Amino acid sequence: MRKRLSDEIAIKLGLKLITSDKDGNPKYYLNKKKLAEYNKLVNLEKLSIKGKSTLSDKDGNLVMEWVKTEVSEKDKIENLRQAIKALNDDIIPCQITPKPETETYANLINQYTLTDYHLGMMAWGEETGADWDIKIAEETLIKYFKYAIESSPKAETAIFAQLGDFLHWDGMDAVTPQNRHLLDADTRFTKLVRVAIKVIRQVINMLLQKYPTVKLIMAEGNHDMASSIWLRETLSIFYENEPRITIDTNPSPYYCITWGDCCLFYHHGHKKSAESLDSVFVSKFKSEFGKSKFVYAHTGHLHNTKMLETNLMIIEQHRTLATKDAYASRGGWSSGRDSKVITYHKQFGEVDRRTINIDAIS
Ligand SMILES: [Mn+2]
Repeated sequence: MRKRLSDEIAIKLGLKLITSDKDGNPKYYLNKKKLAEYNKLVNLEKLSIKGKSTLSDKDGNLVMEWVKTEVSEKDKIENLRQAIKALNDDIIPCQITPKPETETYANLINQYTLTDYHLGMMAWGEETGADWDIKIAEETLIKYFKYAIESSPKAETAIFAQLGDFLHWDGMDAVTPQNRHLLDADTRFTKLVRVAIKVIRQVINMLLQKYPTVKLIMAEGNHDMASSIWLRETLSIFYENEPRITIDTNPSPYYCITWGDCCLFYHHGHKKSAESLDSVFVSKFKSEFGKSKFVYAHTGHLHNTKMLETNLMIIEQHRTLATKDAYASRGGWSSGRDSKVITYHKQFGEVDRRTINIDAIS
């Protein structure tokens, strides 16, 4: 068999060196024995040697030797480092968006609340009441943000609070990650990933044109447990040179933003329900909670509205803008579709909210 070999490998195999041809390393003929030696050599070079056993004759001459190898932690870390390097190499950081020159109210922060968007879900209107696919979802999201940004106060900062299940499915199979329930999907995962990154970048750019600073929450949901990770990490690298945006890359599914005397909490709702969230947030963010006068928590997951006030905070469960899939429609869940922009004041807590119904942007 003929193989292209570097000079170094050819020397190790005891072959007579051939001058390199124009295509790079020259080809050598390897008989069965040399091929076995080559395979051993290449594999050994890829692996770490963890020990050797030898068999000697009665005069102490080496008769046989076994080399024990393994993929060491060092090799694994090196592989991982190479993978991360390759990922980062491909991302060209964004161009800096010019800071808006219009005056803003320094005490205000606008929270754009988006949950359970289920990008990539397929719903057939005749069956579910409204169509949904990647194209509709992409266009609807841009329309929503255009409308919502124009109609909300000129606050100093925006929060893009994406509360999880932004992607409908999470890998090569269109199933829920934990229970592997089959999902209605449109259609290829690569396409979904591409649109997800593109549309979020578009929304961020729209926000940066109105607000001096933008905070991004990309929460984990039960449909996108892994995808929410690469979404956060990829965006944080893409925007690393943009000083006006902060991205929460905390891997825990509980998130916190403080604004003056306000403390804002976020969690998808797949791990803890609205009723049991308050003590979890306080235990995880004791210091932020302790310094705040106004405390609000936001959650999604169940697609319907619920608001409750405990001794510790106000907890709000949000609707979604997405339509129902066949599973929800046939199961009889019929909650409405909207998304809220909530404005918080550094000293007075919530001061304004706009509810944007799907009918306003369809
Ligand atoms: Mn969910």
